[in-house]
Amino acid sequence: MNKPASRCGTIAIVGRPNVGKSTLLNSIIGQKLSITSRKPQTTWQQILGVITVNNAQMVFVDTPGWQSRPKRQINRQMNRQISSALGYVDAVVMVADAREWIINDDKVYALFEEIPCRKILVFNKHDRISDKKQMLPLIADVQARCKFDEIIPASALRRDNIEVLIESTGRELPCRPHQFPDDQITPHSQRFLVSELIREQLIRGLGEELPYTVSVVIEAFRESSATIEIHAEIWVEREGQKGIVIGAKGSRLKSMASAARVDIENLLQRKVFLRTWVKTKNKWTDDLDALNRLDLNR
Ligand SMILES: Nc1nc2c(ncn2[C@@H]2O[C@H](COP(=O)(O)OP(=O)(O)OP(=O)(O)O)[C@@H](O)[C@H]2O)c(=O)[nH]1
Ligand SMILES: [Mg+2]
Repeated sequence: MNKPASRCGTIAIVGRPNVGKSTLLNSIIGQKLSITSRKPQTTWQQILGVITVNNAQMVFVDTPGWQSRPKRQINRQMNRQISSALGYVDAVVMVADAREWIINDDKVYALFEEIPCRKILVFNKHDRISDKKQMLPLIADVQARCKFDEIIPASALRRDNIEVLIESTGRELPCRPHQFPDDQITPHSQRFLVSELIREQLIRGLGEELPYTVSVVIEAFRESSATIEIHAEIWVEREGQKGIVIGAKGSRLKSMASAARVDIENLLQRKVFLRTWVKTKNKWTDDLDALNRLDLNR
């Protein structure tokens, strides 16, 4: 039998914060690639995940949650990441919460309404609804107001309907050579993925205190055949926040770093030595130069 024609396309995953976009990307790729947490604004920049099925390559772009009133430079940059992802798409997967459609979902839809491409809506977290029939009026209402090619109720967390979504997304991709080798799942560097895994533990470990003002820069990444030594700088905005990150006698930082090290070892499949420092960078979330150093424009 002849091999199917080579097809390839880019698919943006968009939605308001915390609806499960990154969890969905990880479910599609079948591996933890994009960091997730129960707090909004976890994803700060575009995260690319690639799958190749039946000679069709799908390049999914996870994006930050769209914010209606971005206050600081960092939040404005997050919204710009969404617009720039939508600038070169072959399809859009919008993610919304299966339990409710709110005004900000309309605003997210308006961002791509005019783009001539396949549009799919994922009503995520449908595992939270015991009687699935309850969703029918909501689906009918959204169908009447928005032009989606398909609406798919799904659970990214439980991998419900993910194969249906992949099949639907790949259906109309253009005939084009593949952008990446067929076995590659992401173009991001190991350094970047490591910085994200550390940031994930900071977001999770810092409670409600200051997850959005803490970032991570990898200062050293030294590989030998059996081990990798990683030095990470953790940025906070004010001197007083250092103590919160470090905790009593260093206990909080130690436990967050140790959880991150386990994830990094899983990713790199090697023994990892991780050293961390906390540094104060005055108001870095509102400072374009500092944000550029973090490569948020990538
Ligand atoms: N019950 C349930 N929870 C989910 C599902 N998908 C994601 N979640 C949870 O929802 C929370 C947010 O998930 P994320 O994937 O980080 O959401 P996001 O849309 O990427 O968030 P931002 O990057 O902050 O915009 C996490 O606690 C996830 O575990 C799902 O299908 N069912
Ligand atoms: Mg996310």
